[in-house]
Amino acid sequence: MAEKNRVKAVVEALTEHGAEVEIPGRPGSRSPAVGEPTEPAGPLPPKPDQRGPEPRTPTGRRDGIPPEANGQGGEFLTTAQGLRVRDSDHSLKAGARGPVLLQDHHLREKITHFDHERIPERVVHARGAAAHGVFKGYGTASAVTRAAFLGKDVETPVFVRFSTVLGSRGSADTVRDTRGFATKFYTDEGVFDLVGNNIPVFFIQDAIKFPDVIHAGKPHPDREIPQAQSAHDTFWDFVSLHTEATHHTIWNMSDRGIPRSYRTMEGFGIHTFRLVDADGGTSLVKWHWKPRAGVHSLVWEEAQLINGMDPDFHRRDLADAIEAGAFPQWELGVQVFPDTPDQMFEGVDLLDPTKLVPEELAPVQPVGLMTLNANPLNYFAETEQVAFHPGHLVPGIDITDDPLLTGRLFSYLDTQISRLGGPNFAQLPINRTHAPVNDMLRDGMHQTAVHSGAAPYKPNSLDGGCPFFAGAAEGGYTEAPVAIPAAHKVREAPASFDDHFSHARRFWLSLTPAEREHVIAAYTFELSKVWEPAIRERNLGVLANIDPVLCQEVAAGLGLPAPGPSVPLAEVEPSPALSQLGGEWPVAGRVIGIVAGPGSDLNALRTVRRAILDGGMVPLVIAPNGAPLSGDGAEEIEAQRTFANARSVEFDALLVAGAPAPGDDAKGARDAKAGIAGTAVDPRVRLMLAEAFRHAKAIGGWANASAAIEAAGIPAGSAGVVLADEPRLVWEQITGLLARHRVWDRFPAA
Ligand code: HDE
Repeated sequence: MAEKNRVKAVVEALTEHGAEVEIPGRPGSRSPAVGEPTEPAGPLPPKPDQRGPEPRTPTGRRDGIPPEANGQGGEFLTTAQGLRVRDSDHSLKAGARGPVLLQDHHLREKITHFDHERIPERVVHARGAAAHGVFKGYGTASAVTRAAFLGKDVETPVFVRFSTVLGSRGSADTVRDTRGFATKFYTDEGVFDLVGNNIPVFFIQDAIKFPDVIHAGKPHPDREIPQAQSAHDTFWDFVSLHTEATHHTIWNMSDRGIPRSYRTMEGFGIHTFRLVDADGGTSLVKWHWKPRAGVHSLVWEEAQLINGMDPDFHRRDLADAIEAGAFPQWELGVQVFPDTPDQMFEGVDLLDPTKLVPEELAPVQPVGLMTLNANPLNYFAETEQVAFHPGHLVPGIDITDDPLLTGRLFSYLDTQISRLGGPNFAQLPINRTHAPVNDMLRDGMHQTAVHSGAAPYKPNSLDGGCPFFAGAAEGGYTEAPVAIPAAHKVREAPASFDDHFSHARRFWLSLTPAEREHVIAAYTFELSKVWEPAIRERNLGVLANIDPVLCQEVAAGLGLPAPGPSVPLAEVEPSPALSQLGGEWPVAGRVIGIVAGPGSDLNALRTVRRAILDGGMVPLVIAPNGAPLSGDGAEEIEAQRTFANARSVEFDALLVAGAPAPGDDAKGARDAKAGIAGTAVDPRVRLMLAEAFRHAKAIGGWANASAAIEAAGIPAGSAGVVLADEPRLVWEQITGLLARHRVWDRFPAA
């Protein structure tokens, strides 16, 4: 506060003609006295109103923030001018039954502000969810970049926004789509934005095609349907005519198009970037985010059901995990390639964003760890108003000539001007850099800075020559002086961009049989929604160029003949790293449903609940109705769900709390019969179990739970169904199954 007041004093003093004052933090300096050239004084301190967001506690609450900063000071309701309001329920009228008076300022202000509460949603990536966190550098990148935030143990605040691409702001979360993964690093050297996706390649090679691919994917222009999905004619028309989209499309049709959670997605910078080391040496890199929780997906039927059950599934999952202290983490890594004149690596053109370099050829080297530890305080102020830009770079990170990237460098600044209402969006709290700002940008809509000085231009003498240019030693950004080969102006792509199928084929060959089965089902589903027969057939022609089995299976599903390939099938080595299966992953944050009834063994239920919590997971008890479970004389157990509002898709595993063997007395026999695992199983429980089984989730139960599992039509001895008398043993095995995410044996092999 003292600093703020000192800076304020300087600002006031500067407005007085001829005043000379010392600049805070710069002993001996003299402010520019208007009309009188003075000695240069070095860069000014940060503008008082351009500090970054205050530090937060892990739950997202900001401690010690002055209430005025949130627009909420004092205990009384006021107008925007601070006038205390006596009544906000009745307009000012000429008599209780008379006309409303126009002179009611509070009424006009309230309604006018409301009328303007909406801003344009993002043209793409409109639907999103975000979180604050911190990035800690390992120091391993220092050999290839001078970027200070990647230094050893350097901690940098971050804000990450995840999104779907096609849907409107209110669309459902678990649609089949690419996901955005945009990270703002508030580094000491300025903001660095890594604006990536969860799929490592893109539909197009040149930014000029972006309006085309998005117009094709968005709802049809006449009726504005379908919302947030690619299963319609215009999308499949475009991707079958513009076959450079083939690689991205097969990723969308794979499990990557329906992530289990934002927490279980990889992130990719897609384009090749250029890193610059302390001596000016350069290398080419691709950025990767690797989730500590593993890469996991939904299955398609589950995703569709969730869209109805809980359209906010991903948004809720992220916020709940952070609130519960299960902070999501990702390692940032780089694939590093030599900066050769041809910018090729092992036959892959590094400037072609529809191609990837297999990790087996260029391993991802970890350079730091990101932890998301705080939810936004206000969705609009932070998640909606955050403005990313791939051109927000820091010293040590530079761009390449990828023609998709170049177009993006134009688009993101341009789009914020219409979305956020003018050129001053960098002053919004969520977009403010944590580095000092002295930018000479002036005025414009929504200007909130009160700039001092008389000379917002360079060179000047009136402001003492301030601000100054920074050389490399002072952190000035220097573009890598790379050679540009002599060329002619052309509208052309290089010949290396012509291969549209070999990478899609490598992806297909790298998947396990269960994953391939999902790809076949996804293409079959989407193409069966295409109305025009010619578009369906044309897409089979594209699939034939990826793989004959894929083409034949999808053709069979559509009831169409399978065409042969129109280009020779590429000979490629599979890349096992592209498959999501095979590993074991941490299970913290998983949601476990426990079906219980009045006869359930409550003691066993308590033990398992405790074990789930101890494992960092979330137990949700599902009871016949909202009443707590009681009856054994010990503490009651609250039910978080009822048979009426629970559906299997909420849970990663489902347990049935069986009833103990009937005692000799009549009560024991009654309890066992009334228990949820008794023979008269509620149809809603049967549905839950059958769905969980179909979606390859782990299922467990103890005591007489087998009755419920049989009633759901689940064959005895099925893979991933754990029944035992001892609840602890059941839970241990279920934990092992969860670590592999799903019971993969239950899917038919392609
Ligand atoms: Fe974007 N993209 N994009 N994009 N993009 C936007 O910027 C654009 C591309 C990505 O959470 C827009 O602020 C063009 C690739 C993410 O706020 C817009 C091209 C990748 C987000 C825009 C691309 C992305 C956006 C809309 C082709 C992955 C959401 C609102 C040259 C590497 C950021 C906005 C957030 C958002 C343009 C292609 C990722 C219109 C012209 C490739 C994650 O400027």
